[in-house]
Amino acid sequence: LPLFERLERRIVDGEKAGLDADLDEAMQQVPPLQIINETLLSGMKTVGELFGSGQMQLPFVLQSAETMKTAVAYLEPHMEATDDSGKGRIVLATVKGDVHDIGKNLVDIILSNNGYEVVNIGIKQPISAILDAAVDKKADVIGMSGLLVKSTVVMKENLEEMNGRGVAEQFPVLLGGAALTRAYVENDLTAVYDGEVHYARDAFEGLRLMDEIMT
Ligand code: B1M
Repeated sequence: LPLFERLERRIVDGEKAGLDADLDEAMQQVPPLQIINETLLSGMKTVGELFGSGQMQLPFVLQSAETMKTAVAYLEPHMEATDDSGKGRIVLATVKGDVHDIGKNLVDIILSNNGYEVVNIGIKQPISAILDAAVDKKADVIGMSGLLVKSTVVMKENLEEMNGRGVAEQFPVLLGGAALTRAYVENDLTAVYDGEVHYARDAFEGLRLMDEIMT
């Protein structure tokens, strides 16, 4: 297979052997972010489709996810970072009951490389832990990721909890993840939350929104 098809195939097959060499070769041709966006994510999309249609079993999805993570970790040091720093601080978490973190970690990378301080507290985080981190680290924004349909409900509950604790004014919220839709966030969740809620379709929209929130 040609290089980029081979790389995409490696994600689908969860094949790590030879990955670094292919990534090195790919970086001779295009920037690391482009490899992630156009090649690796396309592989993950196929994985999702195969899993969703019952053609791929969970352990293989996990292998693909691990290969994706290995690839992103390999590319990350080669990414361009801006000189500006201290643009703001965000606490980032995958919500309670949800283990998916590839998207969240991409958001972390993109924001970190573009002047934001990211406090990434990991997966399956209850709102209490998210708020503790946000208060403790004096976050400007709270970012929540979730890929399960169930997580969209958790996000709503989290916003209600934040209202109840009276911290909505203090923390604008950035939400993302495959199960969310712009309509759900901008209609339903905006109506629920006493503070600002923003929906990011991808990590770059996340960055744009952070820039908007922080100005
Ligand atoms: Co699971 N999974 N999974 N999974 N998985 C999905 C989400 C699913 C859609 C697959 C499917 O059925 N087609 C489905 C959810 C269905 C639903 O809820 N209706 C599903 C399921 C069912 C499950 C389990 C329940 C399976 C089981 O156990 N029977 C289980 C859940 C466990 C749990 O969470 N409690 C499970 C487990 C797993 C693995 C562990 C095997 C693995 C995750 C490994 C990991 O993350 N470390 C996994 C994977 C890999 C997937 C798919 C195939 C790929 C997800 C991914 O990484 N995509 C996924 C299929 C799909 O998404 N269509 C699927 C790439 C990633 C970059 O995209 O995270 O969407 P994404 O991030 C994007 C944007 O959404 C956005 O930016 C990113 C791109 O720039 N974004 C943000 C995300 N977060 C953001 C936050 C922001 C801003 C933007 O600001 C804060």
